[in-house]
Amino acid sequence: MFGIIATWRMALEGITEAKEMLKDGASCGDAIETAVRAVEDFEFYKSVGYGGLPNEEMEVELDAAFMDGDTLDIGCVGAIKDYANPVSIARALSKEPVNNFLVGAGAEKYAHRNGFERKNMLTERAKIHYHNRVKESKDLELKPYSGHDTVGMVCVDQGAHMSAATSTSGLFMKRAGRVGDSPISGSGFYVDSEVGGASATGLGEDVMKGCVSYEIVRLMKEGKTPQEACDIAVTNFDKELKKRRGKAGDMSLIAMNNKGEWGVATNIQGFSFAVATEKEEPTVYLVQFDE
Ligand code: SD4
Repeated sequence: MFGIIATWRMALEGITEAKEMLKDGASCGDAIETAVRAVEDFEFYKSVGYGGLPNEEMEVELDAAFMDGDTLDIGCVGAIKDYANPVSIARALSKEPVNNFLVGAGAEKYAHRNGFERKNMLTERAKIHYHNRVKESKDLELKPYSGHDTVGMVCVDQGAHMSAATSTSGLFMKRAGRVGDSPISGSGFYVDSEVGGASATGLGEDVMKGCVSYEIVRLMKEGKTPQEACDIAVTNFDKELKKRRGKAGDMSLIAMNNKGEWGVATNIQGFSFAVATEKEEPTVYLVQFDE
């Protein structure tokens, strides 16, 4: 049973392409990379790849990751500038024996040496958002943009191999050099082909406190279904944060196991996600937080 699940409506076109590839026998790695690249390349998505919103210095810094669920190999980039497809750079890094997580100038040097496409990722539209935001908040403290979306995906292919990947421009108006949860193993993503995988979107600073993606995979390993694992991990951690800190940041998680069964949980109102499996046509769902 093959399948792919992804955060947010914006992933629909990508997972539709991935489903066709999986049907034709493609590997989960190729399918997921294609699906994430489709989101990165679409300039009207304001939070991933080209057209992503910039940091407070008006520079687009991107985070991305790729994980191979068979070998547990991980490749990640943080705060990389001026390269078109961070997910592909992350995937290349996952094949290196060491130096699997590179940030900033080091990541850019690696991308350059390995022939990745250089591109100015700041669009005119993103500049307008930036200037409007600066105007709006003149004297106010800039806060992270609340509607910000990361693409995170988990995929299983016909051979029951699994992969996970993420890509994001992080929080709008983040500080230069800030890296979120998306390229952090166990936080923004995790996958183990013997069990399943998970990926997160939301306030990275909080997702990282709970290693929520790993927690979901751990619960699935204990025998929970993807839905049970998502419910337990997200509800528990949301409660834990509220108990200790009085509040919890946005957190939405998707998961799929190696049989193509999937689950999702959120602590926000209106989290959309996209799924396609051998049996299900590519579909977008919307879930609400159920307190
Ligand atoms: C981050 N988790 O950089 C990302 C942002 C995100 O929905 O997913 N927003 O913290």
